[in-house]
Amino acid sequence: MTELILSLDVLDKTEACAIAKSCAPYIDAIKVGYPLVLATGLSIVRDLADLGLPLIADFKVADIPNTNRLICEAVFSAGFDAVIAHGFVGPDAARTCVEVAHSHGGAAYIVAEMSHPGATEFFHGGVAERIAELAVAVRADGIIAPATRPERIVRLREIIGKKTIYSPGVGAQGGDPDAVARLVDGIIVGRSIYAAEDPAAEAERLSRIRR
Ligand code: FNU
Repeated sequence: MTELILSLDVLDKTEACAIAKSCAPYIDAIKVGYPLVLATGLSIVRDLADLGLPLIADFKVADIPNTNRLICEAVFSAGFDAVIAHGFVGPDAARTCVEVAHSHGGAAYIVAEMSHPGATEFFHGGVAERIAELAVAVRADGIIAPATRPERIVRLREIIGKKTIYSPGVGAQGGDPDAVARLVDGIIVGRSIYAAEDPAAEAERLSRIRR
């Protein structure tokens, strides 16, 4: 069954915890990125951990190997279960994220192609395919691929085989959950859920679509 991952990009700790708690019965993981962590601090990880769901750090780590190592050590020491890293930095830097993740019993996902319109400028023309190959080579647990371009997911799936694909871009960015859910292992959904009048109801609705 395709997972439903809540992207919790709200800025208030109380609101974040309330939304996460109300959606928890319908989701499989929570993705936390810079907006929430910069607004509330890393302690948000402890607050969310009580829900018992995997926590994914969407920090799109993209630095030299040593700095990637320092970042990923901090991520997993804080209690995250997975990290999202960029692949365009090359195999040594991306491999460092994977190695740190695995040394903590966690997972690392490599961004193969982003979901926004401007992403085509640099990711198309063979780059996303090469990053997907890199993700396989460095033994990443999977890739991030765009729900806004299902045909690209199909192409990247050919390269990574059975590895996990998590896909953002559903709803607010225009991606159709029905079209994407059958192609990927998990859809990542932010605004469609957390900005809805009733986030739990929207999460419940999406949790039925993805079956
Ligand atoms: P929503 N995200 C994305 N596209 O949207 N990590 C990518 O290519 C990517 C991401 C994140 O649009 C984005 O930062 F690699 O409100 C946001 O946190 O549903 C979430 O996925 C999408 O949020």
